[in-house]
Amino acid sequence: MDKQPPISRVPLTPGRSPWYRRPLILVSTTLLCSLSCSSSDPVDGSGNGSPNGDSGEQPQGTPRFTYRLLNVYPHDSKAFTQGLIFDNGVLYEGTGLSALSTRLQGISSLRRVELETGEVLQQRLLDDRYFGEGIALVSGRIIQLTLNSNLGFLYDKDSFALQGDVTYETAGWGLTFDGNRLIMSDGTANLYFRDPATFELLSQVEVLVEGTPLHNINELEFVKGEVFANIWSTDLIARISPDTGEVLGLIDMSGLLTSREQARVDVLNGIAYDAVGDRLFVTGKFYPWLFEIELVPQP
Ligand SMILES: [Ca+2]
Repeated sequence: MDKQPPISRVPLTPGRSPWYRRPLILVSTTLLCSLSCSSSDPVDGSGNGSPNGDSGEQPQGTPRFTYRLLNVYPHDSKAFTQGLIFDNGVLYEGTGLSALSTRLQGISSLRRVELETGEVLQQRLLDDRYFGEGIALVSGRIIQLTLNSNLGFLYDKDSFALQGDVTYETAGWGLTFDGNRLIMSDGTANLYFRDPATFELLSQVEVLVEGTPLHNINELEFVKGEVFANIWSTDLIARISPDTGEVLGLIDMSGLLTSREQARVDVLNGIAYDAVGDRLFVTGKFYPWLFEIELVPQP
């Protein structure tokens, strides 16, 4: 059943928008329009129907989805969510922002979070110089990327003890694990596939929506053979084929928050999948709620 968040909410921070907030509505609208306002046919590019001359046939385009709320849970509205995974009943969250740039301490972190209450049960803070990014769980260890330091950290998933690090050439944004390979994003239209043991780059693929590169690929989650990806600064989640990079579907997540809540958050970011319970969770940066959703195809 649908469950609406309670009405009483506590504002995060009153006053002006923070420096890191981006023009969400403009970018989202532009992207949506670029994907839905084109009249050209994806088959022949002419907008005149299929190549065999059939008339009256509409281009199929990328399948669209919206969502149905199944559950709403509290989420730390001070968490600048950059990575989210669910494993064995435990929600792990990686948060970002750099202490050096914001003059706030302890804002990039790795956390163990109780799903139902949003309570942070365990937390490891990153050094002030690092901006925490995506996380993935591989063989009992959590890998956490950083934004611009070309450095990721390996932690024991239970103790959060630091066990090592990995390096990479690109920016670090999202990370997920498909059971065989790590899949990483860097804010471009690329997905990078890496060896989970060595972090060696194995291959990469460009994400294309109806033939056009889809940039700003952000937080990732491997869900039943597909890569789900937040598209930074939009309310869209792309469903991506990891084999071809093709966008198989676009999920419009707008409407999760009230207008008052929306004014106090950053952007939608964070997807976690409970493979055992077949549950899909989403949240965002400074979001006061974490949502369990199911997808609803749009005609
Ligand atoms: Ca994730």
